Amino acid sequence: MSKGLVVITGASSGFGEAAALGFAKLGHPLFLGARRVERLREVAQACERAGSPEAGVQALDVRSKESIESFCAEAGTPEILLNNAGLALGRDHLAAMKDEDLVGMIETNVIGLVRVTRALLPKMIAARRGHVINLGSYAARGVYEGGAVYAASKHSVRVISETLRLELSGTGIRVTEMDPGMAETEFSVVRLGDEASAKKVYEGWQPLTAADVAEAIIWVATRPPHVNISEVVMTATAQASLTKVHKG
Ligand code: NDP
Ligand code: 8X3
Repeated sequence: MSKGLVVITGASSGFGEAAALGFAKLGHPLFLGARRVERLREVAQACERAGSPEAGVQALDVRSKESIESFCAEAGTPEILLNNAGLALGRDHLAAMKDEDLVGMIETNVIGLVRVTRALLPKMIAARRGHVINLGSYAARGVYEGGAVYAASKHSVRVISETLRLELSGTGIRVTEMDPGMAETEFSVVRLGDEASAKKVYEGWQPLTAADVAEAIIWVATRPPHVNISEVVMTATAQASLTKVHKG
């Protein structure tokens, strides 16, 4: 049986890139979006070498309504929609938080995810099959100092995922929320602004990798159609809570 289309937002690095490669190895066609189109093209070429019959790319900025509309119009009907594009900006306490960080996280992690889902769901509902996989975070399940808005955005993703599961009941569409703990991707470079500060986050212990998370994404997507894995919480063995990581 031919494999269905996998649409991935934020496929230019990290979990999105690793999941694209994982789905490619299973023979899925792909449609990949992110702002860095050159990086996306390299990922798409690697995916086609790995077994994807077709890996399409289109520039996507989930902070732009027009960009989402154009991306989703080109995307076809996803069998799997991986809402992965997201970021944290800064570690400032709320009292000192920059407005651009506040707006950037909410627009990317919440409004962008809702708009992409809203644009693609009608086609999935008409097809009466599909799987929405949302990247939440371990931060959807707690709080930490310097993480108020990031955690709030990921708590929102969790609420959105739970609501979608209710609203899509009877359509055959599955909804999964992935909640990984700390993983070494470009996440901390984006959050902290430079490689050296990002490196320090993962010094002295073994965090999750993008491949670890992608493997879990592929596992939830490959359960039989009558099985929905609602939530996956996974952390590095060394991470016991949002604020406790064992080093050494
Ligand atoms: P990366 O920084 O490696 O990847 C983030 C991806 O999101 C990139 O492809 C980036 O592409 C894309 N992206 C960011 N902003 C936009 C935008 N405005 N429009 C389109 N794409 C965008 O980080 P991760 O792979 O770690 O993060 C993926 C998801 O997982 C995020 O939602 C993150 O919050 C979540 N997460 C991360 C954890 C971690 O510790 N790493 C743990 C738990 C959850 P580009 O810059 O090219 O647009
Ligand atoms: C990223 C995990 O702990 O840095 O979603 O918030 S954490």
